[in-house]
Amino acid sequence: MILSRLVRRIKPTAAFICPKRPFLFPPVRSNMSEYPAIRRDESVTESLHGNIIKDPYRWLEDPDAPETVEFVNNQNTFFQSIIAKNTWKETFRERLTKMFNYERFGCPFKRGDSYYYFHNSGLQAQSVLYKQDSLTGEPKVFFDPNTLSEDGTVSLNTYSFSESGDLFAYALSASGSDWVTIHVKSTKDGATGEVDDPVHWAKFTSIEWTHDEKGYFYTSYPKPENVSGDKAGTETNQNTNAALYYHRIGKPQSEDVLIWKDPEHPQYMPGSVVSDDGKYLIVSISESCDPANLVYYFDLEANGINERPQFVAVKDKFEYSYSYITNEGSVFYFTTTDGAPKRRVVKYDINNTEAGFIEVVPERDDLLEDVSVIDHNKLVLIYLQDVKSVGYLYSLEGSQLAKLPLPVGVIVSSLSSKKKSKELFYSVISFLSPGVIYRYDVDTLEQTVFRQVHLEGFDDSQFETKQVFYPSKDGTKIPMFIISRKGIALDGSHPALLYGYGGFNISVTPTFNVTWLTFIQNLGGVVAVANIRGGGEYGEEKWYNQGKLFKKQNCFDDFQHAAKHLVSGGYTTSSKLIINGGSNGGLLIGACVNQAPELFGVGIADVGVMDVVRFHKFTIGHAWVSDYGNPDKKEDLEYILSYSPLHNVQSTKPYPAVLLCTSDHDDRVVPLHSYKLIAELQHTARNNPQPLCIRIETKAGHGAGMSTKQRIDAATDKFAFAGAVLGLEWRA
Ligand code: X99
Repeated sequence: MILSRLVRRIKPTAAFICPKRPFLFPPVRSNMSEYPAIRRDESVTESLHGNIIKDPYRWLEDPDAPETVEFVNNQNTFFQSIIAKNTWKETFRERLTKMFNYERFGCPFKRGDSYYYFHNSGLQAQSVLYKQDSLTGEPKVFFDPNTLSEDGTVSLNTYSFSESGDLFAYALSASGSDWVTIHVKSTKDGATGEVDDPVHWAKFTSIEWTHDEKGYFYTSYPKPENVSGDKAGTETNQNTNAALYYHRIGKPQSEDVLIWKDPEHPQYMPGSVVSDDGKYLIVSISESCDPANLVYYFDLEANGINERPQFVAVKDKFEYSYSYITNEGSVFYFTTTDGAPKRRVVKYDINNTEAGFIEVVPERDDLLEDVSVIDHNKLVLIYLQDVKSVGYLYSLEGSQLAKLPLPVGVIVSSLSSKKKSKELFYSVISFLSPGVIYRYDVDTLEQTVFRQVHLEGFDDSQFETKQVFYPSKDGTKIPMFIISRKGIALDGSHPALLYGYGGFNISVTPTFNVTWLTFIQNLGGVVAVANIRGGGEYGEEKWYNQGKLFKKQNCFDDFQHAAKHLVSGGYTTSSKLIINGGSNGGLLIGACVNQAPELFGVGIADVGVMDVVRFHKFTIGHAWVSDYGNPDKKEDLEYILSYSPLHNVQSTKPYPAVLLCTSDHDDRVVPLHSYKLIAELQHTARNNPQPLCIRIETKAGHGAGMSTKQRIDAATDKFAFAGAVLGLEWRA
């Protein structure tokens, strides 16, 4: 379809040049005549609670319209033309490919009589699940997702072994979509093929086997109309009316038993867990991403599995979060925020409900992040203390048995233990350590190294990590990690990358990131990770609640003050500062480049929520009212309008270079958010001295499940962009 008649060509006039921001590089836009034309439809306006809201790019909300397809192609071509000016792009790709090429291991875990672990030889698209008879036995490939697609874009989303370990149920995602299809195979040596027909249209699900191994519980959403095959995940339809089903192995999905559904509350999201003893089904209902849920149980042993069974309530009000740990007969153990914003462990006797929730492990000064059961009656508790892990071994009665001898300043990235076993493994990482897996003996309380990951050509002694606590606008001390080469001059000469998230009670913990290390090693960079409010770092009250709803601006202030701290500390200068975040962190970048463009040289927003007036209308967006409020309410909408990236694009101050990244199968934060924002930026700031671009990935989603090649390509393009804009030089 030819739309040129409707398309207004955007011609740049004399570029305005900010005196504070001289070109550092042969300006990347020097021979760039114009942005791709984008039709602007001024007729789309609506009045919401008396606020006139323009939406001239509403048409970009239809991903299948030929005009949108053309927009995507044009923008990708334009972006490639910008980064083509980078002279070391291929060198970066080669170096990053080498950095990715190291052997990675997951924690071993026992199911049935066998051990399993995930392994990636380095550049494999997806990690492979290995099986061995004993920890020293010969490992054999058990499940290799790389065989499921040519390009490695089919990924394992979740999995679950039956109680005996004989059956393996696994959920596959295609192209990074949140939609998954659940399959089952036998774990017997030599068994081939699937033992069951796949179950389709599962989403945000766990797989919970009944102990008789006849089937499993899962969460699904109604299949969106007119979507099938490769297209699943490109649609934007709202996900409501989730249901919990029981699938019987060998039966078609059409015969699955409906366990829970609440048509009166289409936004409720059910999750389930089968108790450790197999007797109960515990159902947790959330109404949004708010950490508050309802809890019900159902006695599987006494009643069997029938359509819509009669559940018994443990908690029937949305007040706090409760998460099942284990049960001893009728006594259930939960972690909860009830009476403890940093979480504590409580027990609840279903045969003595009068007693209510009884404290087992009180709240500490640190955030309780993870709990698992071991050796029948012990708990492993992992806490976050100033954004580093500490761990304890407790008895189920609530007495401390030991403190885990973890190295200082690391993060426990995964934990494997079982109630009926004494074996505990945990894997620890840090910004400068790719991972050590420890084994811990709950009898002798000894910790030994089980496996250590090495990365050839990476000498951690050349680097350092500092943690600083800088004051934000209102004086709150915000933790920030700064990673650099050792002993760099603090003379403002370095490019820096500042990363943040700031929302949804999610803590940003240290990770081993080879892309960041390449930036430090080969581009002379400094990486900073700011643990801004809105995250979970210091619990609900002190951190999460201080950066959501009507306090969302605190996130942006914290981040902008992080930038100021890096500049005043001599780590970098504003014109050399790259800011980056994804998802809710993409919103952070969008809001910050609008509010304080002078603080940054480059803004890279991955898969961001950019239209905060309409986020709730697409896929699972309605669940984010926990953080953004409900745009259908006047008061909430008016606060949203103060920061929503799409609604605050300005023309008074020049923008840094901006790159928005999104993907065609992102059904978490649908790509239209980024499409509409880039269109608005390229229109309103069309004469900006620095480029305003978008990169749209194909066959990828919100980030999970991306192949290693997709990750390398995306990182290469982003740094090629930042490098071209900032005039960074490659150092071998
Ligand atoms: C989600 O949207 C995940 C969807 N989801 C829920 C679940 O909302 O899987 C939910 C509630 C209760 C049980 C299970 C689920 N999330 C998860 C948010 C933040 C998250 C997200 O992806 F914590 F990561 N966002 C994208 C928020 C804004 C941008």
